[in-house]
Amino acid sequence: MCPLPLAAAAVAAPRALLRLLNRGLAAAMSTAGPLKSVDYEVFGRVQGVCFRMYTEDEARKIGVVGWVKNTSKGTVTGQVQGPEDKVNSMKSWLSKIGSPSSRIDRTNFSNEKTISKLEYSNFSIRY
Ligand SMILES: *[C@@H]1O[C@H](CO)[C@@H](O)[C@H](O)[C@H]1NC(C)=O
Ligand SMILES: *[C@@H]1O[C@H](CO)[C@@H](O)[C@H](O)[C@H]1NC(C)=O
Ligand SMILES: CC(=O)N[C@H]1CO[C@H](CO)[C@@H](O)[C@@H]1O
Repeated sequence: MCPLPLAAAAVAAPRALLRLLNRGLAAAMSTAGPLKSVDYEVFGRVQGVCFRMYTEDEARKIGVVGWVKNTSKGTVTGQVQGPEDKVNSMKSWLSKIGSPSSRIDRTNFSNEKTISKLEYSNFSIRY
């Protein structure tokens, strides 16, 4: 079981409200200058340590959209999109911080590019 991160508990609001908040976030970001998209993969002890849940929580705090999932080879992978500075903050978190009981050995980023609009309305865990 993953202990719910603080902010996740705070947004444990009704689904409709959450959807509204996410739409507002996406709308706000779409007018905030150049947008970036990057794919990531995290290597280390990143499964069975609530990594995806903390990633989702952090992405929502920072204000980026995209997704996260674990892979059959024991890594965590996904995509981050948003204003460049926020994407950079998320890249740093994915490289250096992670969930409290994780151990990040290496994070690789690929397919980094400028995009004209966000392709997601929120940041979500994919199963
Ligand atoms: C988040 O986005 C995914 C697709 O990107 C969508 O399926 C899901 O309904 C969204 N969730 C909310 C709460 O808006
Ligand atoms: C990360 O690197 C591995 C090879 O070490 C590669 O297979 C994978 O596609 C990369 N993932 C991303 C998201 O760049
Ligand atoms: C710890 C955990 O949830 N591992 C799962 C991550 O995803 C792979 C592939 O979908 C599953 O096989 C693991 O059980």
